[in-house]
Amino acid sequence: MTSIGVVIPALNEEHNIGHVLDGLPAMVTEIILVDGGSTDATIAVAQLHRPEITVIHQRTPGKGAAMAVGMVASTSDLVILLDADCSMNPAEIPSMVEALLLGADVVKGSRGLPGGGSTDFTWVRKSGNTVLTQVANLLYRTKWTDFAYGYFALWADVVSVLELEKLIAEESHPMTTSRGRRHRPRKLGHGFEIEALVFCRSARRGLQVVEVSSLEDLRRHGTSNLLALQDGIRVGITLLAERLRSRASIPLERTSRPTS
Ligand SMILES: Nc1nc2c(ncn2[C@@H]2O[C@H](COP(=O)(O)OP(=O)(O)O)[C@@H](O)[C@H]2O)c(=O)[nH]1
Ligand SMILES: [Mg+2]
Repeated sequence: MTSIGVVIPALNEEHNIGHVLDGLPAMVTEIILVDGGSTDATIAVAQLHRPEITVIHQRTPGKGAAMAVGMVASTSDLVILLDADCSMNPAEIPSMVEALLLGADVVKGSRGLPGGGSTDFTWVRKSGNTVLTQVANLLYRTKWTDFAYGYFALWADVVSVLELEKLIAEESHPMTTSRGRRHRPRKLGHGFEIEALVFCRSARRGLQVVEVSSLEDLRRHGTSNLLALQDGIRVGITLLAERLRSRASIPLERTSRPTS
């Protein structure tokens, strides 16, 4: 039987995290919360709702660093990345798992496919994402319909192929330097551009990346940590940097994957 892990990056989500955890489908066998130094009751609320949850305190700032730490720490066969703000619907997890079991290496949620969409798109976010998606498709010869969206899933064996351990091992700036919304992590991949890095590297390594439709909602409480322009530029730089990076490579061994 396939073990299914969920990695949730969270920064001050005490009013949201409980709803997210309550909505997880029964097929999920491991829950990892990577806390970015929350000063509210995020961890306590999470533990109340799911006493078995694994809590990791990230040492290196940024949402991307948190996601990488969680992916590397997971002991499951496959991992799903889910935000803690109620904007991503956990009920979509089974369709992602199904696509992985059918042979995909990476499954990305798409707000651009029929049945998908977003109520969280501002004009700036939507147009920025359209441009980034087009550039990604040109540079990587893909046909993606959505690019800058962090709801995705992958097999555990893909984590090492993408060299995510390296991404977090190289750096450990103390968290104290990251306080305040406007501070961005120094290293590319440690911020909101993590999904760009994952998708671009997967395409470069010839992995099978499949999209499934996803409906993004508004965050339920609180405000976004994203700075559309600044973070969008980081995504753009990641697109270029990963295209220029050598194809390097750890081979992907798909043979040990479970089939159900
Ligand atoms: N661990 C951790 N989580 C973060 C950090 N920044 C944002 N998050 C979480 O990442 C998810 C997405 O962040 P959000 O601010 O909603 O950005 P948006 O969805 O792009 O508007 C939420 O669950 C946040 O709590 C961080 O530096 N560390
Ligand atoms: Mg959000």
